[in-house]
Amino acid sequence: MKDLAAKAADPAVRELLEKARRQGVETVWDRYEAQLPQCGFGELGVCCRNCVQGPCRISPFEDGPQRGICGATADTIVARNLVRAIAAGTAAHSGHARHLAHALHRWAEGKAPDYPVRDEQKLRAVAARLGLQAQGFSVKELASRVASEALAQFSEGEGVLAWLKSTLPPGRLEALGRLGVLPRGIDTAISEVMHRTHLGVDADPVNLLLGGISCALADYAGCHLATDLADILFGTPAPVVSEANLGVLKADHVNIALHGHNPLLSDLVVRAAREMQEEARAAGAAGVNLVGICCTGNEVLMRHGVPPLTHSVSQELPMLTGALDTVVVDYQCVYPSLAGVAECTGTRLITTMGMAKIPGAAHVEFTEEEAAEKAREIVRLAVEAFAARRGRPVHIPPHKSRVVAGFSVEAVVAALSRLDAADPLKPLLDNIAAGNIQGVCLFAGCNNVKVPQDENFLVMARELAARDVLCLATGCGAGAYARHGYLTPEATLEYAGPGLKAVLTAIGEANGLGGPLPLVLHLGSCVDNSRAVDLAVAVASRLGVDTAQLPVVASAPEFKTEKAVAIGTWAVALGFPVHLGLVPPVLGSAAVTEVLTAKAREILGGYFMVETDPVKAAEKIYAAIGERRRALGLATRPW
Ligand code: NFS
Ligand code: SF4
Repeated sequence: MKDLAAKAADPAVRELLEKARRQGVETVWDRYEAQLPQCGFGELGVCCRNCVQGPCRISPFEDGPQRGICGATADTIVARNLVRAIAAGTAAHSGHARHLAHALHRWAEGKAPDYPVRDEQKLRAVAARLGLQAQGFSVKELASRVASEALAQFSEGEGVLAWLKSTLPPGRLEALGRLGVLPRGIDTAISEVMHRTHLGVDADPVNLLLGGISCALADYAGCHLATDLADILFGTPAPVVSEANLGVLKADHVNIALHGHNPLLSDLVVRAAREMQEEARAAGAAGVNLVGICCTGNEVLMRHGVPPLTHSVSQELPMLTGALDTVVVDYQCVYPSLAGVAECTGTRLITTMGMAKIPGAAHVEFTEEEAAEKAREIVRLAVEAFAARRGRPVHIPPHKSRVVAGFSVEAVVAALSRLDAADPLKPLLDNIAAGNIQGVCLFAGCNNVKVPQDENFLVMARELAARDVLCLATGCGAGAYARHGYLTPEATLEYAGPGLKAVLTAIGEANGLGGPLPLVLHLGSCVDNSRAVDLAVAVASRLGVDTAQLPVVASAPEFKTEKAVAIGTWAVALGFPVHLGLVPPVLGSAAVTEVLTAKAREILGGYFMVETDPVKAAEKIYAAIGERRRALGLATRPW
């Protein structure tokens, strides 16, 4: 068991990991071990494959090669690799956003009937924020204008991107403008990074990093766009109660896991499944049971209360229960290894996007025009798989936790307005000023096979909450808290410090919950990190300070993807300290490391801090919060 503890903090995951071992099913942890020792050049970021004269690698020792064949130094190579990662992350987030914009646009044109505006209020709010005249326009006309505006963000335009201009404080925009890092278009920014990192273009590490920051700001615009459009199309989340972890599977139901990212697919499967309970019963099942994996799981949890099953590194394991009939995926963070596990367990793996196929999986091509029909086809395939699994043994680990999720900014403001209807942010600000809330930490990002799954998230939230730091979470981080019972009022009573407990209780009671809000507030998927920015910007504007002065920190304690690199970088550009729980591949360049940790602070206010030990990381975050409190003239308490 000891070695299992080194792999995952979640008992349900450990249980299935043991089962995988007994059955000889290979998992991500086995493949990680097979990769060890991993390449030291790669870890330092000093390997370059940007042309076919290479691969080149820079020696960390003085007597080895200090330049690539073209003459690129370690500084150039490390910076180029990092900004390429930012571009890839930006392409993923903004591809997701563009997909939503197309669906809204096609609905307005009458071509995608399954994507009506479900939240007219949000549509009008977004239009107003963008400065679009809304009065006198029908919902369709307005949807068309917002979608066109959204699509216009992608190509090169004049002036500041509408989604940056309308969501960031003017002072911050000015500062970013002076640095020359405001992107001119999302796709433009991505393609410019690819251009400048090609052999023989940008060799200046600082200039490269500025290009990376510009692209990361385009990523922020894409994330915010994705959140706005998903709310318009599927509804703005409001508090919802559900359950999380492998125990949410039901042996007698058709179990369908929704995995990937875009609610365009998952939201329609949720609707189809509701209509098709009868078909499931006709096949001998008690009904259809939908569960979520990764961020699309977050989307359908936030809007429909669909229970999250598991996240990120443990995504292969649920099939080993024998109860999972179908895993339907769209794109991003979906391990291709799922196909092999599905073959062992008889689970049906269904890919749905033309650009994201997996050998061995069934493919149902999802189109916006026939979305509802495709969703029904997927549920039908799952019902068939259920019929085929009957008689096979099922073992569902009995672990599950209650979850309270659904904290959009709108929901947070609504909850706060029960304390002060005229000025909803006031109770929050007063409590920050009084020290009942010392500051805010946003936990974001993935799990990573190199860290015992969830461990860093759990330790850090406990350490910080005990010291009255308000914890927010998104992405697989929020999933970790969901599976371990941290999204509950009980966790608040158990772990929150006295000040935080009093504040969360006052808000909870004013909202008729009869107890506190959850210890960690679940803001949504990774693109929904934009919700955290909206909250921070609202607080900063209300206080008349810059975002870089707020006692607000972000942490990605177990990050993995290029998307996470993009998010971390824009959080720094927006003035926030960002903690990373793994060492990013930049240490091969002292200059790049210096820019990310120290120089960035001078020019942006935000900076990266790396700490792999979760207790020490919490201490550093608390210190960063304290430093900002003192600068605002607010009292602090020692660690
Ligand atoms: Ni974010 Fe969410 Fe999870 Fe990481 Fe992947 S699902 S988009 S990238 S692994 S948190
Ligand atoms: Fe080597 Fe330069 Fe080519 Fe990179 S771009 S592989 S450093 S020659």
